[in-house]
Amino acid sequence: MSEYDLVVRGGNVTTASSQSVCDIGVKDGVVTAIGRSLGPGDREIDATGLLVLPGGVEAHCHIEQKSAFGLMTADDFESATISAAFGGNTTVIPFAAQHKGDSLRAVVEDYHARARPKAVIDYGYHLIVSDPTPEVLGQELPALIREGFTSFKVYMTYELLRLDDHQMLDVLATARRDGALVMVHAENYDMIRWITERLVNTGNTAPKFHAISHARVAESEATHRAIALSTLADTPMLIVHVSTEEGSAEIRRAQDAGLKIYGETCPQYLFLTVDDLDRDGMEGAKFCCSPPPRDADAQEALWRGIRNGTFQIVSSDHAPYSFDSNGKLYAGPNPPFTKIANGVPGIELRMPLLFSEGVVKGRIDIHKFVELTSTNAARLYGLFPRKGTIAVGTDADLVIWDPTLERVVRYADLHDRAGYSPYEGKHLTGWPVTVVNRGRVVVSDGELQVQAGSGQFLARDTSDFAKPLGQRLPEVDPARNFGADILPGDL
Ligand code: DUC
Ligand code: ZN
Ligand code: ZN
Repeated sequence: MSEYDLVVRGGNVTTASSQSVCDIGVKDGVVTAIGRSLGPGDREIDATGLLVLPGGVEAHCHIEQKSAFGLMTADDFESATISAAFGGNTTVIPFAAQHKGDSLRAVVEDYHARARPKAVIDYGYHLIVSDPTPEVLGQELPALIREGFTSFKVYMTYELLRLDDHQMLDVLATARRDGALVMVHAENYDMIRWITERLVNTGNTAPKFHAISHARVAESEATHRAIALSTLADTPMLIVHVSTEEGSAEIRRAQDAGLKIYGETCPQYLFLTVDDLDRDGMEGAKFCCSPPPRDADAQEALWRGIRNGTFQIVSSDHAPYSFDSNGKLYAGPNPPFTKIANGVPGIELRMPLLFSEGVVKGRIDIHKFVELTSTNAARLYGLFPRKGTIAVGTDADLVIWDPTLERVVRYADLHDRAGYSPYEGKHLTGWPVTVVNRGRVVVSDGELQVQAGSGQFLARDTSDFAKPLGQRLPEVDPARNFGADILPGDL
């Protein structure tokens, strides 16, 4: 028997902070050696001339999730995790979504039952908290956080999901006390509603008006307010799917003040624009997501935010709805923008898009790419160092990447079930060729190599990113009046 189950030989092994041409030895799913001329493995992969990167950690995606209206995403855990794997990911963290009246515990059991027989790579869940009753905040949520659901998302908009500021503070206090990271969908509900009413009343209902209804200031105002709530509660926060320069500036200001505020953006804000929503007929519906894609200036601002560290992660926000009556067009073939399912597919292209447009075009270096697609998600969400890097002792989650392979995006080559790609026809350079999760070769030679259900559930730790500052910063809270002893988490 060989010393290793698997040896990946001669690749350019690159993490967020290091790079060297060497071999990786894997035993029992774990990296056990990194060096030159390692002994033989039962299986060998020649990675000469290729990059070997930590497997992607896709930390914002909606899989087999029912919307508040009862609409199901096109992907289940099998198709979504297969698609993720073909895109270079070895871990996904989708959402287990509570709707009003649901027990959080029952929601998690439900998602477990869906994922367990189907996932082909490792997975955890963030919770979505839409009904923060005393029972949920006092008992269910703390117990689930202890069991490894150490992050959850809340919404400031959407009629059936949104929390008011008072509820947000209750939720933040719970997160602070029990050690969870709060993810916030920051858009001002009433601004969107007010503009929407006027658009609809004047007959302006084409898909492009979706973008107009989600004004940029609706994002920046809600981001500012969310940060203020986080400051009062002394609870770290991640603002998800940021689409605007103004939203980015709010996050930057908070970070400059020393607050633990983190930012995420997504490919749709870097590579799509509002013009895509104005395509012929209902085509624009394929690009309707919230917040919506903006313009070229916003894209440049987001790239700046990526480079200067405002954004820690780039996630897909994969929310696949088929372009038919089961998905985008659930309200008929020509719905007003208010009745188009929100979301775009993109789990398989997140890494190739960011590599091609980011690394190949010189906007970011390869270490930043690894940080944005893997390391920082693992760190934020309590999986590091098991996931998110390559070192002796880490899970053998590797993506072998051909940095020169050129391909044109064709939906027919992808593995999700949305039925279309917003990036159809785009020329991309740099694609994953082999994907390894806990030492198992999941994808090679363009084929899936594992069975449904072979992915593992990941109970996650509380990360340092989610720990409160535990002090009041004079520049952000001049009153400094409460003192740490009566911070909400201690009440
Ligand atoms: N917006 C969300 O908040 N979630 C999923 C998709 C979308 O467009
Ligand atoms: Zn959202
Ligand atoms: Zn989302």
